[in-house]
Amino acid sequence: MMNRILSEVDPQMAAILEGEMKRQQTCLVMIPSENYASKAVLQTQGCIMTNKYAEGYPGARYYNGCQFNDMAESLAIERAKRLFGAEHVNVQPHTGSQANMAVYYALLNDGDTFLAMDVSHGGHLSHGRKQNFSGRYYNPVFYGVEKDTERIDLNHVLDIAMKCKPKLIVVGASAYPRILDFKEWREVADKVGALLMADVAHIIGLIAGGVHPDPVPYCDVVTTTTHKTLRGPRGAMILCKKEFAEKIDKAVFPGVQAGPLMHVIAAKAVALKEALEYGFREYQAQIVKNAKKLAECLMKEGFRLVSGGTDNHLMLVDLSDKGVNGQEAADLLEESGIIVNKNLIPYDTKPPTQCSGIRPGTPAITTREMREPEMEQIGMMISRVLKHPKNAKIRAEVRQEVMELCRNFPIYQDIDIWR
Ligand code: DSN
Repeated sequence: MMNRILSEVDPQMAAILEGEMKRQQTCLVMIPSENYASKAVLQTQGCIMTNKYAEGYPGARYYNGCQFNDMAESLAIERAKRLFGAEHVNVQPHTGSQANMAVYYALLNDGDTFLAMDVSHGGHLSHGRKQNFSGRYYNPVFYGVEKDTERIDLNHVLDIAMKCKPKLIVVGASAYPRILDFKEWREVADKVGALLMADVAHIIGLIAGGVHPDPVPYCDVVTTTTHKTLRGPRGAMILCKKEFAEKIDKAVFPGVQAGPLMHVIAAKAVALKEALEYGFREYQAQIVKNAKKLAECLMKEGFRLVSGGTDNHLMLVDLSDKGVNGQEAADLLEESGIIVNKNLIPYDTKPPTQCSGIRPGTPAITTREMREPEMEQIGMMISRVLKHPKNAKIRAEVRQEVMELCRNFPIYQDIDIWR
């Protein structure tokens, strides 16, 4: 029983995975928080460390037999410190939300005020949304983008901070296409005596690649996921100043998590090694160049982009004048093999189930080595589909074009780890 392969044990699940593989190979993955992890990362994430309990930290575990787990976790920590120049790193958070939860648990008391970006302007659920733990146990106050510029105005953030006197300021977003200057955020935090946390889940790869300002020197704590632009396994990490190290570690374990996912931590170490290698910086720079080219093409085609463009890996396309809402647009594009997500735009008048926008991004298609000419082609395909929402023939034609593009930029050709 122990040696049978998946297709023998569970042909039904093997077929599902085959289907998902085909989908990832034959579609344009343009959700900006998604990517293709490498074969080495996938191998490690599927490894035997899934069998091991290792509560605690390297050298101080609650279980015996952890020598190789200690080595794997220490390697991940050491590589993350080297890549980001961080004083302390915790690689155990299972997800970005749990990383954020651990930071609040470490730095705030119940009912404390923190200041963060409104989710309807591009923030994240775990930044104080009322349905989330962060909105229930603490007192979140929100900033957003200005109506005219659709950018964050730090003077406005300072005004709000002066009034609400937050214990913690959270800077970071899931749908903000512009640069965040963490040095300026530090100045705001210092003026009101607040701690500063950056949630850079989306832009961590860009930071590692030197194409986005670095939060590490300026923030007390930095949280991130590992599977987006960093291109690692699904998970998260916390980087912090030495003075918060003990509090953060205790908040992750035993505060909000118990057994760490050692197979995922091992895969984080592998992804961090890849990020330290030659080529990663170029990859990140190309993500940004591709996003700029795609944005330029969509604007030339008459689409309004929130804030007039992008500085990073994603853009928000406002469809208010196009006769389709975000959900309809995402569905039409999916029929053509272009996968995006609907997204609220700032000051949206539609509910989150519909949204007025979509949020295309370039990390995954850049992993496939697509470049500026392909971005122009993709921009034109998006435009054709969305300008003719009633025309199924156009969607079918674009589907064929997408298939051909995917054939020319293949991915996961030699991966058959479950067969
Ligand atoms: N769900 C992620 C995103 O798509 O941005 C954030 O957690």
